[in-house]
Amino acid sequence: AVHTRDQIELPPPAIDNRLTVHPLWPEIDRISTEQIQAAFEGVGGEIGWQLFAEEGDMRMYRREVEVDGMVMDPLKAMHKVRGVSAREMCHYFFNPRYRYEWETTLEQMTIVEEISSDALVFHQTFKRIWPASQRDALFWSHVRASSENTFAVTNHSTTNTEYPANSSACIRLFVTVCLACRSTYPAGEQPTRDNITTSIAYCSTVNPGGWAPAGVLRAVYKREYPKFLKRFTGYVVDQCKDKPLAI
Ligand code: 16C
Repeated sequence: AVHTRDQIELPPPAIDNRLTVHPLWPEIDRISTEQIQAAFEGVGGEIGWQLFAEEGDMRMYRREVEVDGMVMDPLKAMHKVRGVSAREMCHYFFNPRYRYEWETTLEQMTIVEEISSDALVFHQTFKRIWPASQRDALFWSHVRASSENTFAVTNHSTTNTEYPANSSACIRLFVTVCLACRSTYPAGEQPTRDNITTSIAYCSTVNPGGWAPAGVLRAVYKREYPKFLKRFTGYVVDQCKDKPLAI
């Protein structure tokens, strides 16, 4: 069932019952829990994390990891954004309605399965990086409220017999991404657009799935990850500015 949907609203405060009866639920729950926990662990002083981009409150770190000559560098980014909530940030990241407006690496997105209000399966093709072959990905995406004022979206590769890997011109890549967001506002005050700040931790590991030149790949992600995080957060601030704050 492939269809667009525009009825998905803000991330629900609790897990949707339809998700907990789905065959993917044990995996979605386990990986989301692990990713959210890891996202909030700092990088300060930890061995191996190298800062590669810094701008305002945004900091991006990577660890150089190669497996059989293929670059699989894990990335971790921290940012602080004023005037929007964690729930709003995750809403715009999860909801496919907005994706083409902020996702610049995307060529085409298809909704493969609508599991529940808080879980979807996507097929995406990406822009080609010369001289490598074009890539696609098939992944589930799950948004959840975790602790107080904290929401997160986890994306993780999966399989589907209707979308077999490497059957077209595309090479299938594998991705694990987590966008974890926590809002704060002064104690004793009501949260408003003027006093709310959201801390973001974005973690990503992409396995290119097949040969791609290491130098080109590192050059591309050093440019594309900062571009993504600035553009995405700017987009959310812009979308929210004339709307009531959603906590
Ligand atoms: O997390 C992000 N987006 C989500 C919604 O789309 C979702 C997507 C994850 C896919 C991440 C892999 C992207 C690979 C793109 C390859 C083509 C880039 C072409 C750009 C040139 C104009 O979770 C935001 C994702 C931000 C991605 C930044 C770019 C990362 C590049 C990593 C290296 C990919 C290896 C490709 C081998 C040829």
